[in-house]
Amino acid sequence: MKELAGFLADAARHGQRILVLCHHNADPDATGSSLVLADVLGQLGARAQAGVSEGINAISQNILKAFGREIAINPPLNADLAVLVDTSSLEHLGKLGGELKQRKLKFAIIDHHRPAEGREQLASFYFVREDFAAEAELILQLVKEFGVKLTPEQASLLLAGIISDTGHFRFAKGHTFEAVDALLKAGADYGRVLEAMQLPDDISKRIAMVKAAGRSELRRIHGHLVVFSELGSFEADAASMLVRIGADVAFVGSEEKGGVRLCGRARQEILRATRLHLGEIMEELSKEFGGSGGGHAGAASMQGKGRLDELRKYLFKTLEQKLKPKE
Ligand SMILES: [Mn+2]
Repeated sequence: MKELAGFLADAARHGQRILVLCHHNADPDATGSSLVLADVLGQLGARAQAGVSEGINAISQNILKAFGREIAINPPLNADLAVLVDTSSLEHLGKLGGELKQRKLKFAIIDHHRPAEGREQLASFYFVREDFAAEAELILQLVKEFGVKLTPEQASLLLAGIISDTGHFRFAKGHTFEAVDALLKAGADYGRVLEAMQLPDDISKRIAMVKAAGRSELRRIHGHLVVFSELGSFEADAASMLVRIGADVAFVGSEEKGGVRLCGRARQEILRATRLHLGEIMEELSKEFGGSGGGHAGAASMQGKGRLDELRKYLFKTLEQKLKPKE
C-alpha cells in the first residue's frame, strides 16, 4: 500500500494527467472509488479525471444525483497515466480497454477482484487485495496513506460503495466496519446513502412476480417443496422470489415459437442435504430437449426445443429420482 501511494503521489506531484477509470455499467463501488481517487489525486497536484466505460447503473445514478456529482462516460484517453479501479480485466473497459492497449497508455491497477490472466504483466503498477470486500475500502486506505482528509460527500460515496459491494454488509469483513467507522467520522451520511440506494421496482417486474406466484404449482417430492411456474420474462427473478417465499427448489419456464426456456433456483439447505445440483439437471434437460444449459448447484438455466409441458413432466420425473433419499 505504501508503495502504491508513493507511485501515485509521485505521478500527481509531477502534475501528470491521470485518468481514473472503472468498468462498464458501473456500480456504486466503482463510481465512488473512481471519483474519490480522482479528487484526491487532483488535490495532490495531478490533472485528474474520473471516467467510466459506456455507462453507470441505476443505483449509481441515484447516488451521484444525491451527492451532486457526475462522472465522464468514455472520456478521451489523452493522459499520462490511467488508473483502473474495481476492474478485473481490460475487457470490462469495453472499447476504452482496446484503445488503452492500442495507444500503449501506461496504466496501474488497484482492485479487489481475483486477477484475470495476463493483466499483471501489462500494468505498470499492480495492486490487488482480494480480502477487501469493496474497492472503496482500498481507496479509503490509500487516502489515509496520502494523509488527505475526505469531505463528507466523498465519504458518502465510498460508504455507498461498501454497502453495495457487501450486499448491505452481508459479505462484510471485520475490517469493513472499521472503514465504515472512519467514513462516518469523516461525515458520511448513512441515511441519505441508504435512501439513494433504494430503487423502486419496475412496474412490469412487479406484475411478473405476482403472475409467477399466481401460476405456481407446488409439489412435495420426498418431503421437499418443489415449485414450478410459467413466465415470459424475469424468469430468474421469479425463481429467486419463489425460493424466498418458501420453496426448496423453484423452476420458472417459458415457451415461445417451439422453443423452451427454464430457470431454476434452490435453497442452500436442500443443496447441502441432498447434493442436488441444478446445473447438472439443466445440462441433462438441455440434452433431452436439444439445446444448451448448465450453471451452479443453486442457480441454473437451460433452453431447448419442444413443449413446456413436456419439459415440466421430464423435470418432475428427474427430481423424483434425484431427491430420493440415498440408502
Ligand atoms: Mn467492487
